[in-house]
Amino acid sequence: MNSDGKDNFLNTDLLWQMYSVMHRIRISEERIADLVTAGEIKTPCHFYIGQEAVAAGVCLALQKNDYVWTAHRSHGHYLAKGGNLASMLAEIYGKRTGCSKGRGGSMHLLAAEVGILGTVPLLSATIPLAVGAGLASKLRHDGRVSVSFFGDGATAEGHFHESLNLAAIYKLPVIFVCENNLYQCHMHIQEYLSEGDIYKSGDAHGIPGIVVDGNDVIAVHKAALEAVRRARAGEGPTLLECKTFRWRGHVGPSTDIDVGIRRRDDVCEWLPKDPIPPVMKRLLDLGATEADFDRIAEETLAELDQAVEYSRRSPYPAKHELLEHVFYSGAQSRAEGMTFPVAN
Ligand SMILES: Cc1ncc(C[n+]2csc(CCOP(=O)(O)OP(=O)(O)O)c2C)c(N)n1
Ligand SMILES: [Mg+2]
Repeated sequence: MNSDGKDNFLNTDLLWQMYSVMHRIRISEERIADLVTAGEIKTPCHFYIGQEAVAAGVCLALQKNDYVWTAHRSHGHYLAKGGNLASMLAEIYGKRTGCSKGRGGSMHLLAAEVGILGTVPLLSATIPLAVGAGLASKLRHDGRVSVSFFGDGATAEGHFHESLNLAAIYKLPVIFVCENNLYQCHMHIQEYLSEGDIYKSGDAHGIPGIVVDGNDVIAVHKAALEAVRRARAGEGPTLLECKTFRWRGHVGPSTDIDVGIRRRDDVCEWLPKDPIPPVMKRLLDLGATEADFDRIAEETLAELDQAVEYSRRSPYPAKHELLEHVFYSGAQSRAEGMTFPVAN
């Protein structure tokens, strides 16, 4: 921080990057939601709308070759880390040109070129994978940081606590980022966690636990920069709890307004806390004009339109290719007699 109380990492270029990443995630997610509603996209999608500040704030603190591990709600992380939009769209359409060759759909994204080695919807499954990648980086001295994004629900799983312990013992370059959006599926956090302050789990393992407003992209970024600094300096892992909220339901485009013990009240409370307008206001105060925002919107929409058209035109995997690029060769016998949406 400067002597005048300002954060010295913050500059206009960074604010524009934060805005652009969050805006790109938001309009991509809204388009995908519309395509699900229209019945054109059939793979189950878990929308990230409302949580954009976490992915943007953290990923903008990383290098291209740092690793990001994430789960079922992963579109935002994939885009913030620099994954290709058209490849993600095509994957969600189940097409051969998708980032996982149409095998994975929304919940199994892959972008090794930007450090995303696979997203996995099994709750908490990628937390130990981030620790494993961190151990590999430490042994190789490659300077990479591994970030694990997971939800509040994942912290009720044993993997979470075991991973914190292991990363702490070996002082691994891992950042555990919990996106506490108050819900796991339709259950409020008060219904299933005995300790709602997730950052305190760090204490049990001797890891700094930090809690931030997950809708404040600058606060998230500042905390992530410090966690990255610690990781690269060999000081070990950090647990970062980002308090945020998903606007849509657990899966699919609806708001799930009538599920859970207090979902409706939470939606009303959190919608006005949209993470994007405060960044727009800062930029306007620094001299940005409406035309600047319009230009970004037009460019992003054009990219999105192209990605959708690319996905529509792309072929499904051919039937004879179905068992390629998958691990389990025994799938052959299971696949017999099943029908798939594939080209012949
Ligand atoms: C081991 C396991 N148990 C249960 C599920 C079903 N499941 C999928 S997502 C989810 C809740 C996830 O909640 P949270 O971690 O808070 O993430 P969010 O959906 O809120 O982003 C559950 C229980 C699963 N995928 N894996
Ligand atoms: Mg959650």
